[in-house]
Parts: sequence; structure tokens; C-alpha cells
Amino acid sequence: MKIDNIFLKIIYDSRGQETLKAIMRSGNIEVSSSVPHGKSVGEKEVFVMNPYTAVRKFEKIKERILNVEFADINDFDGFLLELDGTKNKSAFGGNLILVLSQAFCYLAAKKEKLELWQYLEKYISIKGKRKDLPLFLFNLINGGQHAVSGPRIQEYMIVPQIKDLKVCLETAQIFFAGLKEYFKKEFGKNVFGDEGGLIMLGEDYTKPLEIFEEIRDQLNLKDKIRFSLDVAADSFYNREKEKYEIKEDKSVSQKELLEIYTKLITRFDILSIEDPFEENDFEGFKALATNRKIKTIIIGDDLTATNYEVLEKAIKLKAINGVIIKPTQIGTISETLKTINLAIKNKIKIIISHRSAETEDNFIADLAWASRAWALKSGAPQPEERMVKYNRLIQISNYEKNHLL
Ligand code: 2PG
Ligand code: MG
Repeated sequence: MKIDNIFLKIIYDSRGQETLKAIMRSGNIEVSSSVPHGKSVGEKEVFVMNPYTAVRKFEKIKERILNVEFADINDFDGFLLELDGTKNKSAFGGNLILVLSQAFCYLAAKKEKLELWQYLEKYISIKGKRKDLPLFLFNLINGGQHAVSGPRIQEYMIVPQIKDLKVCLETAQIFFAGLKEYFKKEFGKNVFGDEGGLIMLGEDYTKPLEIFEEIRDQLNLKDKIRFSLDVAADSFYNREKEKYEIKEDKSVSQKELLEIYTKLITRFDILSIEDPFEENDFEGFKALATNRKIKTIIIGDDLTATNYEVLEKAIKLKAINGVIIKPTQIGTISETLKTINLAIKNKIKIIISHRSAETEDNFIADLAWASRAWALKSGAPQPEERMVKYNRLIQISNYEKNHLL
């Protein structure tokens, strides 16, 4: 495929920060794509270029891209990676390379008259119909770096266990409505965090789960909703003291933190826990993941950063049984797919994830379907930039159902 033209634009993400949007044309087909931003950014993630600098840099390479015939996404990404020439994509920025990589996939899919997920699926190592629907991980209470107050654990999520994605979404919305009412009574008003979840007062990290339990009981949803956490422990790890500052007045060691998790997991029957330790503590992750008494899925995010080599290391060390996949962490779709295939090969559960500052691009929903992901994580069931991803996945699941019946 030859690309006839590419335009770059600067748009605002959901945190009001500038980000990149690419418009790509080939023949009479035009597509567009944009990229999100993280806040709890791991040190293994690729370099993010200032969007204005990225636009200037792009103008210098644009003509070279337009003169080439690309066989597929691997070919296109390979070309950009060679132009960039650095290990962490610091010459052009992972955000610039990714926005082009995503746009290329949209364009190639349209050219081949395929849905995006059908196009992506060609690069996934398992074939055939998917057996289970993905789960939705709804982040309803925002803490840590995504909130102005509240517990230091970053995300308190509910996970409906219902075999219909539309009903999962509706159930989460009913639950969220109950939670909003509770918060209004308890804290006087509703304040929302970066991912559209509620923000609370006080650093008590157990309280959100107690509230969740209360709402779940009130709504009679005990067997339909489980709870998950994204601790993002790196954000409260003090490297000098080698302690986790889980509360202002509570600094704990890795071992003590492990005990805290064991209690929370048992008391609330936690389904999954993401980034329970700082981003280089493979041993801490392993202690949880290999504990036979714990059935909770231990997920790496900052730990693995969608990086093939790091995921390989985490698998070898038995540090995780689930992995977060965020294209922005690695900067191209072909490398994202390679990491996904490694996870599939090793039976590691895949969680395709948004970032805390999002755009209205819903690429990750198609990626979740194509990769047979265990779950999609896209924040609260309310802000538009989060809803477009949930809605798109519902749409795809309906399409598949209708087509295969
Ligand atoms: C995370 C993400 C998304 P951020 O830690 O999983 O929820 O946050 O995009 O800020 O890194
Ligand atoms: Mg995370």
C-alpha cells in the first residue's frame, strides 16, 4: 500500500494536554487516529515527544514515507523504526511513531475491506472463534496520581461477571449511580478523577472496597460483580528508604505490603491486582503470583511496559499471570502485537488498557477483540473518551454473534 498523504494535527486529550492526531490518505480512503497520555508512566516506556516538536520532525520525514510501497504493518513500522534509529524512540518520539502506526492499520484495514479487528487478527497467533467474551474493568474510584485526594492505591475497579457485554456496561452504570449517591451523602459532593471515577477524602485504602461491598449488597449483585485493583505501587515507593508509603503516616516494607495484600485479597475476594510492587521488583510480584493460596491474577503494567524482552523476563521469573498491554508504552502496533503473541504463547492473561488521559480514538477495543484479551480496561462507564471503547467492543461482539449464528 502506498500512502498518498499524511497530515498531523495537535488536539487536546481528556486532561486538556496537547496530543497528536494523524490523518492518512490512500486513493479515496481517509482515516484518522490519535494517541493518549499516561500519568503513572513507567521508566521502561518509550520516549514521548512534545507534540509541537513531533510535528516539526514529521515534516522532515513525510516525503520519505510517501514515496514507499509498504507490504503491511510490520513493514511500515520497521521503516519508521529504522528512520528513528534509537532504542527508546527518542529521535521521533513513541507518540509520533504510534499515531502513524495506528493510522496505517486503520487505512490498511479499509483498503482490504476489513474491520480493524479483522485486520489486526491476522497478526495474532491464535486463530478461530474466541471462546470467552472479554471482561470489562471499570475504574470507579480514582486514587493515587489520578486524584487530588483519597487513597494512594490508584484504581478501584468493578468487574461484572455477565456473559453479555451490553449488560455488563449497564450493570456497571447502575452500580456507579449507587456509588455517586453514596459519595454525595458521605463527602457532600461528587468529584471525579482523571479516568472518570469518583474521588474520596482520606487515605484509607480499605474503605473503597468496603463501600463497593455495601453497594453490591444493596443492589443484590453479589454473584455478578468482582473487584480488581491497580495499585500502581511505583507511585508511592520511596527508593532511598526502600519503603512503600501507602499512607502519609504508614511506610511499609515489601513484606509488610505483601501481608496487606493478602488480607485485602482474602477479605474482598479480589479478582486481579495490577502493579502491586515497584516496577523493578520482580521478586515481590513472584511472591504473590506463585502463592498457591492466592487465586488472584497478578498483573504487570509498569513492570512489563508492553516490552517483549521484559515480558519474557517476567514470564521466566514467574512474576505475573496477567499483563497490561498499552500501545503507547512501546510505540508501534507491530511491536504491541509481538508482545501480545508472547503472552498468548505463555498463557498470560491479556488486559488491553487505555491511558489516564485519553482521546476519542477506540483502536484498543478492536485490539482487545483481535487479541482474545481477557479484559479491556477503560476507566469509568461515563466520560465519552472511555465510553467509545466500551461501546465499540459491544458493537464488535454483536457483529461476531450475528455473523456466526
Ligand atoms: C495505569 C494507567 C491507566 P496511566 O496505570 O494502568 O489506568 O494509568 O495512563 O496514568 O499510566
Ligand atoms: Mg496500571
